[in-house]
Amino acid sequence: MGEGIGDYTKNMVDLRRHMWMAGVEVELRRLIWQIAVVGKYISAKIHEANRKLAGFKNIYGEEQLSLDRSADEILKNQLQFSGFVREYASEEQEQIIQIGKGHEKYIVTADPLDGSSLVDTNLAIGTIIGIHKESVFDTGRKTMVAALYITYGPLITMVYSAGFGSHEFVLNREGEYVLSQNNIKLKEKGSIFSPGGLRNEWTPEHLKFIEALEQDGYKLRYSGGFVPDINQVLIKKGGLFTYPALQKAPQGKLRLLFELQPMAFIMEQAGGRATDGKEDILSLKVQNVDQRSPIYIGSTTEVQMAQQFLP
Ligand code: FDP
Repeated sequence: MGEGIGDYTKNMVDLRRHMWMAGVEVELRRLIWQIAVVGKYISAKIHEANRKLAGFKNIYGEEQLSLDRSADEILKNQLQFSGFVREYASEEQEQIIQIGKGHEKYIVTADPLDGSSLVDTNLAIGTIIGIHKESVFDTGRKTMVAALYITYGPLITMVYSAGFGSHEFVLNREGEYVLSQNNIKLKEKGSIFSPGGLRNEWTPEHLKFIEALEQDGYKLRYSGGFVPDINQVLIKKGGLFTYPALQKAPQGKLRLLFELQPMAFIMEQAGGRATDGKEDILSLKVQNVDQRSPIYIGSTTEVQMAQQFLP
């Protein structure tokens, strides 16, 4: 006898059920769920782009927005009517924009589509979200209440943390985000490393650190997409991602507010660490939305080791 839908869903923990069981407060869990739904629309846009690559034309001859701009529009429009968001800060917008009536609880930061330059290579890309209660212009430690990211790869997965651990969900055929890993915990030490930036632009100290990892037998795993590269460290439960200070760019490349804070929040909740080489990413004060920082993120051993090499 085949399984009925009741049997199929009986033991399934979907995102809403998980957040309810974890005790995430009602407005926050509705907001996280709405953002996860936006991920489905963004993924539909990515598929449209794939159709274009396959030679399909836009029959209406409409002006098409770039994928990152479309993702930003979709996200902003959805959040505008959520009832929970007063301000929206996006990597695609020059300034923080007010989208609520002013009394709503949350500020949302977004990198709506990170790594969009990888779409035509068929590598994974992602959406990164931070959720803050107070103004974002302080340390993440003080302002952040949750973070999530969505990976668009062969599977669409979502990892969220609302301060009760980090959890992974897979989008199933029925359109539900189903729990695949509850309370992910990193090992003390991993075996992979993912180093951003050009080797000949690294500082001598950073180069020595990477050489030490290589000598220690760490395997190189770098796709050039921040979301899948971080996701790999998290899901393999150890290792290191770094985008360091470069000789010509002492603050590195990646943005503190949109990219680093959310990933640091999720990684710390999984028992890992994230620093700029000295200080915790979540202890850095955001001074402006475009602020960048070097990052060393992953399991404790590798992050501490980096600290010993850096000046
Ligand atoms: P991209 O410029 O291709 O959009 O934040 C942007 C980002 O990609 C990250 O996804 C990625 O980790 C990093 O930049 C890659 O930079 P490098 O090309 O310098 O390695």
